[in-house]
This record gives sequence, structure tokens and C-alpha cells, in this order.
Amino acid sequence: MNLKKNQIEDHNSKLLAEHKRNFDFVSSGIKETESIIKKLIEFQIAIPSWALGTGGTRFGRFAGAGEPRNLEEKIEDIGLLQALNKSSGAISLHIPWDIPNDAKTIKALAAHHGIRFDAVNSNTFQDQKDQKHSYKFGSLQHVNKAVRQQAIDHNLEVIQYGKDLGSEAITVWLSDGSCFPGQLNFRKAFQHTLESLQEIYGALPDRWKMFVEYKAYEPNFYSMTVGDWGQSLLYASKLGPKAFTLVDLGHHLPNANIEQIVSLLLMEGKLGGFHFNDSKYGDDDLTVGSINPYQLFLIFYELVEGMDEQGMNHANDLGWMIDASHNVKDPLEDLLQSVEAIKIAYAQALLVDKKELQDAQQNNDVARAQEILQTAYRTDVRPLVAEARLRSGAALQPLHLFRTLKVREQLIRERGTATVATGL
Ligand SMILES: [Mn+2]
Repeated sequence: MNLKKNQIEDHNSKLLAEHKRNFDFVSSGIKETESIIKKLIEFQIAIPSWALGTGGTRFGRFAGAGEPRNLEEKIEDIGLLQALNKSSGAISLHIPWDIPNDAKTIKALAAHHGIRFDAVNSNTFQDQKDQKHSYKFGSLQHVNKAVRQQAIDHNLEVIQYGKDLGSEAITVWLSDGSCFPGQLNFRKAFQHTLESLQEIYGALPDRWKMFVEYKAYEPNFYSMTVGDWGQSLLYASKLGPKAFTLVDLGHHLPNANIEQIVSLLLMEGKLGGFHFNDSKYGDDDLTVGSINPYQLFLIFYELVEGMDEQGMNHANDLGWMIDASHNVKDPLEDLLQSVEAIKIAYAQALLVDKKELQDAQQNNDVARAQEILQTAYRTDVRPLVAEARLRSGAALQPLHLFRTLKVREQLIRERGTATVATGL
């Protein structure tokens, strides 16, 4: 289904007077409203192809209804999100869950919805049907060269799919590691992984980036071969200028200071991209901003400050992606909430008075430093984010409109109740 322009206009016109009151109130207390709105309009977040169906846990999966049955319908779903919020203008594909059999048609369909292709993701954490060698004991780290070669070849294939679609980055996340002491020689596992990554890196087209994503634990519980930002940075540094660290918010040990990690990676020019989600305990993959929005704001402040320091473009110089999976919500509603949370944190970070904060830091005025950050965090920036949507032709209240138009009900009518999104 497609949303019609007049459906959005009708929705906006009903809410316009109230929005204008809220917007005038907030913007009267802000110095740089126009430049913040411009940045908000430009800032797009890629939607992963695996987030459009209901996720599951190792205990089970409770499928939703009207889920997209193939890549075309996933693109159609992201098209709906994009029409509603004009902030979801990209898709991050997972191979082999979503193989574009006809790149030209898929590309045209995405373009029709105003969507470009962000980083492509490889998968050597599962065995596929008819696969010659198993990844049970790892992929790029494996003791057997034939297994490593199979994993390398898969990554090269993923780059080719990405090339055909206009992607310019590959994200490599490895579940490689060990579950028990003595299972692996750490140095050999690292060396094998590095050599394998070097082969993949060598096949990167011009302008492409490689994102090396780390994760502290799970599915391996004793060691992970790319287990933290230090290891990822080590690989990325040894690989070369096209390799970067990717930070997934859920991939740290509890209470890690992610904002500090972000700051130092930016300082080194080695932060490549971001996977947004939220968590209470581990890699919970919950809706962005649902558990700890203050942490999200602090991370965004370091991102904005660090990018400005390096003269980087906020919208284009890093890869911004959601990586979440939902078990109890409608996936599209969850994604609307996630995108909104990201934009709110970004807008709040833009509000921080950097000069004042630097001055407070220089004078060891700790209380004032806290006040400066929390003044920005406690500002209700939702009318700014809504204004950015209004000016882009999107809905003032995307979730409200999604429900009023009964979008899910229509998708169920089109697709049925027993659908299961590919890859899940
Ligand atoms: Mn991730």
C-alpha cells in the first residue's frame, strides 16, 4: 500500500494550530532554531531489512500479521515509514536473508519510495542450506582454511550484491569466539580473522567502507574474537583507511561508558557507523530510547561534538542504522518510535551550549557542566522534530496517523495473517 499525499496533509492541517503553539513556545527559548531544523531534516536513519517482521527469542516467536513476505514488501514497508516521517530514507540489507535477485527492479522500487541502500550485512553466524562447511567453530577465525575461504567468499558475494544496488559499505559482524577456556589460541584466532578480513578489504570498491562490528558476548560466552572496541580498532587500524569500527549500543558489558568510546573513536578518525537499539541487561534489541534515553543523549552529544571537531557532516559521514528486533510490538510502530527517539536525542545534543560547557570544564565547575547538559536534555524538543517533519512533507504525528489510517489492518488484508518475514 502507498500513503496518499492528501492523507498526510489532512492529518497535518487538523494538528497544525496546536503544533504551532508548541513550536513557537519552544523556539522562543532557543538561539539557533533554523539551523537545528535544517540538520534534523537532513538526518536519515537506515532501517534494517530484518526489523520489519516480529523477532523472537530462543524460546519462541510470536508472529505478527501482515508481515512483509519478501524483499519487495520490506521495501514497501520502509516506504510507508519514509512517507510518515521522512527520516527513514535508507535500507540496510542482510544477505542471505534478503537476496536481491533482480538488482535493477529492486533498485527502481526503492527509488520509487525515496530509499537508498545503506551498508550491506554479511552472515557467517549461521549455516545455510547446502553449505559445504559449517560455522559451528567460527568462520573467519576457523582453524581450517577451507572454512575461512568459504566465509571470505560469502563476504565478497555480499559486496557484489551491494555494488549492484549502490551500497557503499559492508558491515562485518562475527559471532566467532569460544565458549570454553582452552578452546582457542587467541593469537591464532586473531591472525586468521585479520588475514580473512584483509582479503575482503582488498575487494572493496573505491569509496567503499568496511565496518567491523564488535560484541562482548553471545553466542560465544568465554571469548569473542571481535569482542570490544579495542579489538575492533586493532583490526580496523591494521586493515587500512577504509576500515572503521561500528558501535552497536547493545554490544557492551553492562554499564560501559559508550559515550567515551564514541568520543575516542571519533578522535582517531575510526568511528564508521552506529547500530541503535536499547537494552536493560545485554543485547536486548529493544526500541531505541525506551530504557535509557539519557545515555542516548550523552552519546549523541559526544557524536555531535566530536564530528564538529573533525569538520564532519552529521548526516553523511557516519552510517546511522537501527539494529533492533521486537517481540511484542508492531514492527512498524516500533521503528517509528525508534526513529523519533534518535531525532529527539540528536536535537537535544544540538542544543548544548558547547562554549559554556568548555568554559565550565576549563574552570572545573562540575555542577555547571551538569546543568548545561541537563538543560539541553530536559528541553522538550518534540515540536522541533515535528516541525522538521512538517517541512519535509511528513506527518506531524506519524504513530497517530499510522493508527488512524489503520495501516496494519490494510497490510493484513493484502498479505494475510500467517505471514513470516524472510530471515526470521
Ligand atoms: Mn548490530
